[in-house]
Amino acid sequence: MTKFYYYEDNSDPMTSPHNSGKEVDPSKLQSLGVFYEKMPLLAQVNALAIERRYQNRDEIKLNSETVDLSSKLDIFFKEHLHDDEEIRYITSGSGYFDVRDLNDDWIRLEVSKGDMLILPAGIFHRFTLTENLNVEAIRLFKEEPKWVAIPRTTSNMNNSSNSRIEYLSSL
Ligand code: KMT
Ligand code: NI
Repeated sequence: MTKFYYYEDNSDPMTSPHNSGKEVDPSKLQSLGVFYEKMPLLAQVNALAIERRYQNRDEIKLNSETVDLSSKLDIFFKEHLHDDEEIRYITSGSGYFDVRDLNDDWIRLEVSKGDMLILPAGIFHRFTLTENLNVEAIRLFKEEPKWVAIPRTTSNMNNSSNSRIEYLSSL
C-alpha cells in the first residue's frame, strides 16, 4: 500500500484519499525533516521520547461519537505550524497528515496503528481522518502538553515566525 503520495486537490471530502498516483519516497520526507517509522511496540516510542527528552504526552481519540467532531476536524485541517517539534504515535485507526514540500505542494501521509511520525517545528501541515472516521493517537510534547497551532497567513509564510525561519535554514 502506498503510504506517501502527492495530494490531488479535487472536490472530494477531505477524508477521501486524494491520491494523485505520484508516490513520495521516504528520503524526500527526510529532506523536509519529517521522520516516519513503524513502531509495533509502545516501548520503542518510550525509548524515543527519552532519547529526545520529551517530558509529556496525552492521548487523543477522534471518532463518530466525538462531541463536535466536524468542528474539531476543521481546526486540524487548517494549515498551521507549531513552535515545537511534534511526535505522533497512532495506536488505533488511521488518519492523514498533509505536509507542505518546498514547492508548497501537499504530500499526504497515511498513518495507521503502529506508525510513528515526527514533524519538525516550523513545517506547515494539517491533519484529518480517513473515511473510517476513527483514530487514537498519543501526542508527545517536549514540555507541558500545550498545543498551539499557528495558522498560515501571508505574513508568516516564509519569515515571520522564529520556528519557520529556523526550519527553513535547517534544510
Ligand atoms: C496536529 O498537530 O495537527 C495534530 O495534533 C493532529 C491530531 S493528532 C492525531
Ligand atoms: Ni499540528
